[in-house]
Amino acid sequence: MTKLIGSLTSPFVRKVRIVAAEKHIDYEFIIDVPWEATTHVPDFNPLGKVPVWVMEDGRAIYDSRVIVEYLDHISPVHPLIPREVRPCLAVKRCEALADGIIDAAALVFMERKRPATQQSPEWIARQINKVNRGLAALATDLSKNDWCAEGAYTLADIAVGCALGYLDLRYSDEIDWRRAHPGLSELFDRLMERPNFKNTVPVV
Ligand SMILES: N[C@@H](CCC(=O)N[C@@H](CS)C(=O)NCC(=O)O)C(=O)O
Repeated sequence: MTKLIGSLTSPFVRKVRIVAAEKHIDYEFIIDVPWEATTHVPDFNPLGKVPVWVMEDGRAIYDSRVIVEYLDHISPVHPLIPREVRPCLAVKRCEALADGIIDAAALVFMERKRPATQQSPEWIARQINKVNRGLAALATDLSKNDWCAEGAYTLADIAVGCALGYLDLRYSDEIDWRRAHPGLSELFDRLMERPNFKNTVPVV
């Protein structure tokens, strides 16, 4: 059986779990935290990052963007990435923005785990600026629409929902994205009504 290797807190793993569920694709979920000394993730992904998707023949694919594209391709159920080039670009650009917000936020989270004297406030500020600019761009693109791209629920919404969920997990006291961007707040509420979002809320 195919396997998904990942942690319960990773927003990138969550994105893959939601896509697989929407596409009705079965897999075995192997929980592995790449930060732990006992991790086997580097055996599958030399970058030592999750998610990793292990196919029937044992071949491993990564990263999350490659995996979700593959999953959308192999199952005709509920297409999440448009086939036409322009709509496809809109969805993938939105995914890139959402993933970039997570990358920047995760860098800050890790920087703050270092001893206080080794932390760089400039570096942290630079990353937080990326998060805030990214959120503002997502809100502008969303405008008054119900969904992030192409007037329908797509991979773009899944990626954005996972990014917002990650900010709630790690920055609920610091980044009040709901107040700054009511449109994103409404989108998130709409997404959280979906069982696949509810069932994958990060667990610490
Ligand atoms: N671009 C990658 C990012 C994956 C990523 O950063 N995963 C984190 C968990 S959220 C990780 O495994 N970090 C371990 C490390 O950086 O060593 C993707 O989309 O899958």
